[in-house]
Amino acid sequence: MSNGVTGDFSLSQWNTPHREALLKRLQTCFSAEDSRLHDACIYPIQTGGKRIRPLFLFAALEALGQEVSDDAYTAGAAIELIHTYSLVHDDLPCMDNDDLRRGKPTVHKQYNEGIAVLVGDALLTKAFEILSEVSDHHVAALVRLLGKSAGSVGMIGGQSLDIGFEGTVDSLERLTVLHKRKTGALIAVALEMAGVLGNASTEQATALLEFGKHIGLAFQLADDVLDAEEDAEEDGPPSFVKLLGETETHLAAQQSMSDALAQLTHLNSPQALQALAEFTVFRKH
Ligand code: GRG
Repeated sequence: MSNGVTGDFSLSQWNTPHREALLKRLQTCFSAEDSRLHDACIYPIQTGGKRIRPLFLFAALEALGQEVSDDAYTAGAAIELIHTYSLVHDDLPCMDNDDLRRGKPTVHKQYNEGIAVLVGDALLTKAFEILSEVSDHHVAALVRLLGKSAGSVGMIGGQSLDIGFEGTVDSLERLTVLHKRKTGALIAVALEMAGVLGNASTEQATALLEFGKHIGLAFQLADDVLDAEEDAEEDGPPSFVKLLGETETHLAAQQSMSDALAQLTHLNSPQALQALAEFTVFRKH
């Protein structure tokens, strides 16, 4: 994440210490016992990624005037574990059947299919184990929010739509519902969890959630533009670019970003949130 300078604010300078602290927290998840399974669990965590969901949580806490505490790193790590498990399972032959992720062999290619299923399961269950260790008195609310966003009315519900289990997705309306669940829910919950951890007022919590919903959609619209060539194949997934064309899809992403940014007036220090929102739409990967 090298670009993203908004005024005097440098996103790359801001996010480096947060990414390091997050990685440390993630590594401790599978360090208690040496085993081949734990090595396999660490593998998709170490291969990097943008970490955009936890970064949204940290930026939202700062927007509320709060420090990013150990509890916040744990909550961010829980979200990243869910995200990582979804990628491991999505890459499996029974889903997208991908050999490479972030330029490296996918988990089932590096190990085998059975281990990739177990790694995903272990990451998913670890997410809730560590989240339950948060010392904040709102821990039950955090667990409930994350469970709901990752489950059948959130990310998994979106994936079920994506693989055609609820019928063909051939309209803008249905594609938007699909992506609000599949991609949007886990991004929006990062903002919502920040509101809980940061003791946001009702007005601030609503602004964060609305920001999260708009930027979640913007993320997917931008992603569809980045993946336009790959998705164009006959057996490729439904995409906004197929329905709207590339230019309109990018304009829609910018509109969703503007809708998100409009929520920031309710927050005291929104620089990092603003820079992350702009990165989301104008990123190159
Ligand atoms: C549990 C099988 C299963 C699926 C759940 C989220 C999901 C549904 C599948 C992941 C695959 C996918 C391409 C989802 C669309 C959202 C998306 C663009 C994910 C990639 O997220 P980034 O760009 O990834 O944040 P990095 O590599 O930066 O971590």
